[in-house]
Amino acid sequence: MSPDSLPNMKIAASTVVGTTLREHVLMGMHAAPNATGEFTSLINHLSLAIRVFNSKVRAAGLAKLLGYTGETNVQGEEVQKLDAFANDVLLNVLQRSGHCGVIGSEELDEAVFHDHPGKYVVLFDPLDGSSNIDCNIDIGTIFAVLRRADPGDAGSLADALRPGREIVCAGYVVYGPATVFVLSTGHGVHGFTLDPNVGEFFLSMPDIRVPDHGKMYSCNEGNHARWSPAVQRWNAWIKSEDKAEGRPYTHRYVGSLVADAHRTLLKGGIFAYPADSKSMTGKLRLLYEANPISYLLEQAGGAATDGTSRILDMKPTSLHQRVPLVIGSKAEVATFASFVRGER
Ligand code: AHM
Ligand code: MG
Repeated sequence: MSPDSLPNMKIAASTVVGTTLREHVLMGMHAAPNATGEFTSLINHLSLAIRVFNSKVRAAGLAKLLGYTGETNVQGEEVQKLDAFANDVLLNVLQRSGHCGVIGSEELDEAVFHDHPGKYVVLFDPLDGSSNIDCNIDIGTIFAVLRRADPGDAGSLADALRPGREIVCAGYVVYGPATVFVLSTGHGVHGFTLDPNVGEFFLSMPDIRVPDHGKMYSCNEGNHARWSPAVQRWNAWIKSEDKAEGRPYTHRYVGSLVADAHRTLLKGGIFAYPADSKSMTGKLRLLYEANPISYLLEQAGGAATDGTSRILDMKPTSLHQRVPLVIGSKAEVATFASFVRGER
């Protein structure tokens, strides 16, 4: 080895082990004067559940977990085996943590309440994009954490039915070519990639920012005939050619919210799942899909609305409420709203 390479070796040695998710959350705790360690412990429990579930996803074909259980969930959809497993793992690990007074899941008809004084409410979609499992396309987990108003009280649904602006932490995991955990505790958005050999998430995308403009639009165009005239006009506009204005945009749609939101977070542009004549109030769920994703988009400098109003200001009325969702770069979301207002 030539002596010239020694300085580089020194640099490499100092960065040979990256920052782990645990360290990242601990650093945040040390910066908070009254931190008790409970939040750090809650995130560590979430991370454990994600890693357990990830190993099952990676072995799903081998473990014969693909396919349907034959049951239907509260949304009237068939529950797949992996959905049920993801739900069980998260529920089990979060209950054991002792930090959750209230837990809500897409896979549970009702919220679960605990007698112990758990400080937090955790709302999650254990397995998002479940229709993509059989095709080996990206799927994910989405969650939001709220602090209970009075942890001394018995937990109630009111603890969960709070506007997204009260979220203290939200995140999602994409089980894609790599397993990526994107998290915000209110101080920007940070992405961690799982090293499967070590079993740890390492910081790989610090301080993610949504670009001010993007070139991609994402929506299920199969719903075109059911959209309002305003949404149809927006869709025609975004596909029409105008070189000076940078159109047409490029179309991307995975059909797993986590994957479509992740791409929108990193590349900008717009993702829209508007209301239509079949899904009159939208398809995506406010508490454990739209709210956490909107929180992350806003934390990264993007925007999230239902087409007219800010998602994070909505007052929820039920656990499984659905909303229209439009997220992305501020400019593209504002343009969508101008179509909805009838200005274009
Ligand atoms: P789910 O798989 O948790 O039920 O989530 C619903 C999914 C989202 O991931 C995705 O954005 C949307 O439904 C896709 O809907 P569609 O198939 O109508 O395009
Ligand atoms: Mg979902």
